[in-house]
Amino acid sequence: MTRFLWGSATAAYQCEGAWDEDGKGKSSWDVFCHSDLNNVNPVTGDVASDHYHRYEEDIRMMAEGGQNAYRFSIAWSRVVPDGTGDVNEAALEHYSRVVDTCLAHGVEPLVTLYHYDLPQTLFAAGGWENRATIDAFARYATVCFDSLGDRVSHWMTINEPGYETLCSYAIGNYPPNVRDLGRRWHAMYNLMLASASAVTAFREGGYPGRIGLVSDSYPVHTLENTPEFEQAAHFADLFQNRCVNDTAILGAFPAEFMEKIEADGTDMSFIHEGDESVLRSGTIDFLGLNVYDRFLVKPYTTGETDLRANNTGDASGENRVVVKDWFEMDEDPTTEKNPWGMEIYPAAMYEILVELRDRYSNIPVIITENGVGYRDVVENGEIHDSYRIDYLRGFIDEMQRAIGAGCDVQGYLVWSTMDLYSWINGYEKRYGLVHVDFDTLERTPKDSFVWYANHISSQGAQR
Ligand code: BGP
Repeated sequence: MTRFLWGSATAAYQCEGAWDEDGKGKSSWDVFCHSDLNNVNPVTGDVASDHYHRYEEDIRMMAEGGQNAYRFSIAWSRVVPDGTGDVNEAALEHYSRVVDTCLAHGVEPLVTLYHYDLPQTLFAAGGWENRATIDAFARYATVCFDSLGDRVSHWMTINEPGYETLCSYAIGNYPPNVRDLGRRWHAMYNLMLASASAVTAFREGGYPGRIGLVSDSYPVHTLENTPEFEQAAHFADLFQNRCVNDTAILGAFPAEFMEKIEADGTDMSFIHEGDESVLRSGTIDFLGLNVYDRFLVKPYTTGETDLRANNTGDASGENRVVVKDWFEMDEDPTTEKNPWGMEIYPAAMYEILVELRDRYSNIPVIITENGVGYRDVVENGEIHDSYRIDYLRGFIDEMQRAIGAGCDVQGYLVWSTMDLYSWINGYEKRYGLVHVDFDTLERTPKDSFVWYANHISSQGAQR
């Protein structure tokens, strides 16, 4: 029996720092964070957790905590600094060392090829709205497969085509800071083609191992059971989950989804002849699943599409989703939430896993992210994050319930390995099992790190 993967996850821009070292090119996030558009929490990932220099310490700590798997992303702008041109050998050597360090510690490396940080040259040329980015991605993916494919057996093409494009083109808080759903669908369409193209390159290259995509997925709930609420839930499922999951797993966008975005007036000219077969032949081997909460909706009533995210973690921030003619986000005032308004709802894990089992012939799943952000406090050099332990315990129990119900879950990774840059939320919102002092960069395991180590060791070879 292959061992169950117990570990944690990070992403390059959020933790590496070293933003302009060793031949790295600029990414869309480097430029955005240095610009006036970065005005909610005006900080950068220039240093972040300094993982680029401290990866050995971080991986060693993971192993000491009993973790046998580490998901990290490669910064495309390190490997191909301008997105399409010369390959930077220093970057490949760096990631090769990271992989070797994992293996030396008995930690399985799981590599994400793209986690939000696009080389700036490609971004400036239209980013994911430009089809040239698709080919550039497939070529960059092949460079990574060639360099690390002998030692990496789990690859993930793209992190969250859904959430990234929601932020970049609907909420407008990620670069390019657009609020236009039509443009969101265009970018997401090309991201899905890029993922499928990389999957095909992986298969054609005959590399060992498996390849997947990482999807943020949510069980959709309503507070009422009328036909109108059920219809809203159906639309929300298409909007949040199925536009990505059907496409990656079944090889086609759901017809109803495409009809609905066309009915919205979306310019569908981004669809080209031959795309269908690219998607069909690029289906994934496993689904990376990021689980944070459920999605509570109600019927759309009135007004224009309007999406907002609470990035301040206080009363000045607002979470709001109104999608004209689709649905609106609802709120249950009775449930517990973190300061950024994220509901603590552990059963989301069981429910989404069972839904995926039933919809997609029990595709293998790895939980590639699960965790919760809080403003942790250091007391006498210790971090007593009992709220995080409660959250993780609840979600892990629900995952194990789903495994008991026959779901093919093969791994579980906490977000995040150590504290890191929480995108537009800055550094106050901490997710790590390990605390990072962002002044000294000193690492301190939190209570949750110890709890997780004990939980893993209590599982033995079992799940
Ligand atoms: C996921 C991303 C991660 C991470 C996490 C927490 O959507 O893949 O990169 O950031 O969410 O989100 P946030 O940091 O915005 O609170």
